Amino acid sequence: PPAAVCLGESMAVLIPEPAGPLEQAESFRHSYGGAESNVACGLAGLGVPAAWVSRVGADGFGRRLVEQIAAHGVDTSAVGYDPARPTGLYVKETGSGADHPHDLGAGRSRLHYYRRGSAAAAMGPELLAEPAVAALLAGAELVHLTGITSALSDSCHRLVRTLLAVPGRLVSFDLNWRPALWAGRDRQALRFLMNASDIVLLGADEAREVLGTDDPAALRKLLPRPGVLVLKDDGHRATTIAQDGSTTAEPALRVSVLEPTGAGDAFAAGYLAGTLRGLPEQARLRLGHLSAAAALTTAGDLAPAPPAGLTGRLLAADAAGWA
Ligand code: KDG
Repeated sequence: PPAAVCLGESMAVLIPEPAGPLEQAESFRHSYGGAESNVACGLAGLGVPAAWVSRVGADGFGRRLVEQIAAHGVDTSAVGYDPARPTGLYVKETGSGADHPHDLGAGRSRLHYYRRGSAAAAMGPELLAEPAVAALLAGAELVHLTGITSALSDSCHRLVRTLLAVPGRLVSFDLNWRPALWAGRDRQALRFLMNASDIVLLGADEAREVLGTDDPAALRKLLPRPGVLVLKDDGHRATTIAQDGSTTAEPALRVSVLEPTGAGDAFAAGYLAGTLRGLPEQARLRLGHLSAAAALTTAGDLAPAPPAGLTGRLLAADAAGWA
């Protein structure tokens, strides 16, 4: 059975062409995306058997995205098709650097969501009783969740809380702060969810926005329960903060960013693959950085994993560090 189960919404993605402000788009390329399925694809690419659990509409967007995620080697046997609700959708606007008042700037992107009332937003705790879902969860070593799911609907929030209440397996939780989804909802719920998880991944910018600090000791006071906090430091470094407050830091790779979407998910996949393999903390962080660097330098959200032998040599190399 898959060692890791990732649960959350994935969507059809429309990518305007050419890049630049939406008002100048001529056509849209059809792709797919979703934080949790990105992590499942990343894990599968690194050789960790992974499943993705969700619901999509019984429509062409849903069928196509499930097929594409499965093509990464991810188990999609527990994904359900809802005949009454559509597959969620987002438009990924990317900056071109052109001289236009609404251009986002080269290397920057923004997601425009069309996902309210989607098939995935209607998921709730009853999903866990579905035989295909229950079978995957029973055999999993790790369940991966993100802060996105709780923002989708009250039933999704209850689903996440119910999953977190089941003892006996490792739960990783990526904060994945999406302010556009939290408007009108209580962001304090996220602190409760993080405190019910074993591994929490969060960016320093997200920590400041949601918890009011990115100071490791202060974060530990607010989040005493997880075994590890993995703090990603504005792109330069990641630091693991253990329960006793001790830290392990590892520098990121300095790359020139082609497109940032999916880099956080790639980092999570690398870190979690390292965790499931029992690698030392430093190597878990390094594997996260290697995966993120691959995603940052790839136009799509997902980058192919480097061959296993190469990954091994990169994990063993000395870190030059940041000046
Ligand atoms: O992390 C990348 C995700 O943001 C993207 O795939 C879309 O899941 C998504 C979301 O809800 O933002």
